[in-house]
Amino acid sequence: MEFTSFSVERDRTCNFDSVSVYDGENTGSPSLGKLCGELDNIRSSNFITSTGENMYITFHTDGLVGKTGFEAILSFIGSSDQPGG
Ligand SMILES: [Ca+2]
Repeated sequence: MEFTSFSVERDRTCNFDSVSVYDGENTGSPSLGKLCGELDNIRSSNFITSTGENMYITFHTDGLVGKTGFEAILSFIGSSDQPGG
């Protein structure tokens, strides 16, 4: 998954608004990142890959300071244990 646009209320610990990505089927799965701010701020982590076939994404927002949100491209990387990879 690659974010192509991103504008979420920025906070040092992303406590107000945030996009969280998990490596699995739900929020109990290992975290792949908790993001907020602008695309330039998340540049180092805007390409996220899961280890398996599931990726779970949540968006948290409070009632104050709204930004435009985010867009992302999702792509599938074939694994070697499937015919045709
Ligand atoms: Ca907010």
